[in-house]
Amino acid sequence: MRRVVCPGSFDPVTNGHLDIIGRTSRLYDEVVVAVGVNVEKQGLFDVQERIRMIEAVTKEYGNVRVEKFHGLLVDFCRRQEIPTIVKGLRAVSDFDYELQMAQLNYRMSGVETLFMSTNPEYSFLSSSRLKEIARYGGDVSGLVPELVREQLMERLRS
Ligand code: COD
Repeated sequence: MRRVVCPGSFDPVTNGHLDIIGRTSRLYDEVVVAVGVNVEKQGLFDVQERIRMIEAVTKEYGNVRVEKFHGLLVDFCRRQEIPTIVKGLRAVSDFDYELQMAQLNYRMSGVETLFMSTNPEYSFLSSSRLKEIARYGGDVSGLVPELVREQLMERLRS
């Protein structure tokens, strides 16, 4: 079975993430979306909430499994027997950071990283910018699935 991991924080999942996950799901037998748990960083959504949202919006792909992981991504890959990481690349700024991670991950474990270029429609989109727009009352429709938009608005109201 050709299995691959799409890792991230996904706080929350955006249409940019989903575009990468969906395109990857057409190339592999199984995509494991791995939600990194960072104990030092409190997110807007807790890990279970992020997982539930990703599960709901990737259900239609039929070959996506969502898991959380603590610690190093390459240790998660080893436990799950996943030889390949897929990352989305938006801009040169992503590349600098991602190249270093890819090389370190390969050096530590032999796990390969493949980069998929962003869909130009979402090249400006990140979870942080999304939350900023929503926090100040901007309209985020079209940037996230409707279910995520509703949960985002509800969380920011409370
Ligand atoms: N278009 C295309 N791709 C996108 C878009 C978009 N609009 N938005 C985000 N992406 C891509 C990102 O480039 C990234 O590849 C992925 O989606 C996830 O993005 P985020 O922002 O949700 O997640 P990050 O980048 O904060 O997640 C980082 C990880 C948790 C994957 C990383 O920190 C990690 O692997 N941590 C574990 C510790 C570890 O192993 N460190 C490595 C030591 S070398």
